[in-house]
Amino acid sequence: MKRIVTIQDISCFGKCSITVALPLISAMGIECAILPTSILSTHTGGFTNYTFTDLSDDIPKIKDHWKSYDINFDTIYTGYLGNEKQINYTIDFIKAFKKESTLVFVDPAMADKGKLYAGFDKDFPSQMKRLCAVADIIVPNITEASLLLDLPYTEDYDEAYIKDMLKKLCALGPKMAVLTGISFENTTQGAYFYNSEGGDYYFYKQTNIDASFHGTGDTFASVFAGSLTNGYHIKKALKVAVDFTVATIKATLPYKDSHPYGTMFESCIPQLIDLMK
Ligand code: PXL
Repeated sequence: MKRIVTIQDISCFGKCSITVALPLISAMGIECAILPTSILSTHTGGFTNYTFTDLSDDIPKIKDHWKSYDINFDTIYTGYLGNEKQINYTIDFIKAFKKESTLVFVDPAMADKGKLYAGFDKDFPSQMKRLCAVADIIVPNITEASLLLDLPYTEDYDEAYIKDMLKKLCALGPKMAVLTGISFENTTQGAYFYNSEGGDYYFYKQTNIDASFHGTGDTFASVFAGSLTNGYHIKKALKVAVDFTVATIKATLPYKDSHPYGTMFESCIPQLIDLMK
């Protein structure tokens, strides 16, 4: 059985980070170890006065304990990290566990729609850049990519701009990069992949749905990381991750007002199993 460790926060209510990654990766038939970096009562989007308990100092202790048992991971998948200390300890964790065959998958979850998430200061993207440098693949949205590359945020881009951005992202260190939420026309949206070894690009798009929900980046990242860990070709991995994410948005749309904090991804898990076939 393949094994992923995911390193990110637990947002106890609100459906993102570990509460999305663990059920989805498990549903994909992959063992999922978790390394929670902080505990928040909710995610930071749309809620105020949430709690934040920093578990940074547990990260090296958990790392050392796992090392003493010689535990191995096929994939190290990182998501939201709350501060510079968590980034430093995550880099140490990667150095301790990365082998030749390990996939280091970094979702630099820190911003959306042109803005950093609440609680991050302006210097945080430069810290995240150091984590991206030790990744094999990174999966930013366009806001995160702009912050990582010190470029102004724009929604007015063309295909040449996106291709150039992907090249610049790989120049930070990772072999591969995916830009999520890419839309060249109102009716479609998708994920744009680039592999700097060989220079291949691939864009997979779906019908655009005019709604946004928290946690969809984590849904995409979890299923994409699971698909790569399962050994799917990049085209299938992108299709499974994008199609499943779209399915979760479609399923939640009729309940948008009573369920504004995340998607009803749970009801779509049978579709995930079908997409994997
Ligand atoms: O979905 C990314 C995410 C993860 N964790 C926390 C968040 C967010 C996005 O807002 O606030 C705590």
